[in-house]
Amino acid sequence: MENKSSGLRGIVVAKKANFFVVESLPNGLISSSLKGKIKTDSFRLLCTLRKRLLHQNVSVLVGDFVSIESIDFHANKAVISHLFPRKSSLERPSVANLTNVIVLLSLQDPTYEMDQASRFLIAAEQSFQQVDLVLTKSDLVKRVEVNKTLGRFQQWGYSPIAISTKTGEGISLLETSLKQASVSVLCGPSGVGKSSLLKYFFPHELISISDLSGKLKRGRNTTRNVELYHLGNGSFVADTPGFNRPDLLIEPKHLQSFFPEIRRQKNSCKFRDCLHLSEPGCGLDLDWERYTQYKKLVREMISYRGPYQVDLGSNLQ
Ligand SMILES: Nc1nc2c(ncn2[C@@H]2O[C@H](COP(=O)(O)OP(=O)(O)OP(=O)(O)O)[C@@H](O)[C@H]2O)c(=O)[nH]1
Ligand SMILES: [Mg+2]
Ligand SMILES: [Zn+2]
Repeated sequence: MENKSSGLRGIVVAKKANFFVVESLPNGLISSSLKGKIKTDSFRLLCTLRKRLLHQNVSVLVGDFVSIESIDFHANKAVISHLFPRKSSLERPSVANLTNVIVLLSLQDPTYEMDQASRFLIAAEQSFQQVDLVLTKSDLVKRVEVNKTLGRFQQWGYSPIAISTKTGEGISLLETSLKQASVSVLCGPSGVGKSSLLKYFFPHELISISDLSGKLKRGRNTTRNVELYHLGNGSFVADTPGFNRPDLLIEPKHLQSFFPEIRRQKNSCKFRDCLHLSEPGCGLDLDWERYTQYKKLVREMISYRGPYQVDLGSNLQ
């Protein structure tokens, strides 16, 4: 059955070479001529880009909402004919229309590092979406250690939860919050257990997981592509490739927006363009753990001469 004139709305769930895997959305019917001809459950099609979009150099990301045409249900193929405007995006991992970023760090194997943890959180904050923190592998460390680390990140302004895919701790709590979100992106260093978490939710899906390598128990960069999984009721979760150190290329004056410790002190400094580097009269309370790192990053960004990552100014409320 081929229907060249009809359109269907879907979400890009994966990119494979020159193809996009698009999942149909409930109520995604754009053209009435398709009514009754398609299955009502969601389904996936392998899609190429319409030539016009190719010529316009349109870049389609996982998470993008698109309309598809020329659907061939026998071959499971179709063509992407339109890209809907993006509501949000993250540069690395590259995902569009995300609503939540979940930073995963492991309590052990590999043990999280503070600088790295902070960089992941700041990079996640650049999406201007809800950022949450999950500490994985709680089965590997003593309870007092887990609680100490939870407390530490609470001081930073987050509400972390500890999980283990081995004991099941914290997973249903996390699942409930993922199901309340539209598109959550799991990100974090390689080997922390992002794919293991998805495998826990989808035991029958083909999801690659590798043992850790070497003495430092580092990950092996197992996941290579961003992929969205449907948790039901329109909630998607993205598995992403782990990497070790997010680059931060942010205008110095914008950095403060990405620190909850500064955000929660709104109005305490009377200067409009203050960088809070102990300027005379700066009213900010500077007694918090990450302040030294904040200062270091601002100085780094001041001396940085290249282009900044995104046009943060237009995103800032
Ligand atoms: N003890 C313990 N090991 C875990 C847990 N979750 C995952 N692992 C192990 O951690 C290793 C790496 O897990 P992955 O799920 O591949 O990690 P990843 O974050 O997807 O890594 P990349 O794809 O490389 O980014 C595997 O050996 C898992 O079995 C956990 O809760 N407890
Ligand atoms: Mg993985
Ligand atoms: Zn100030």
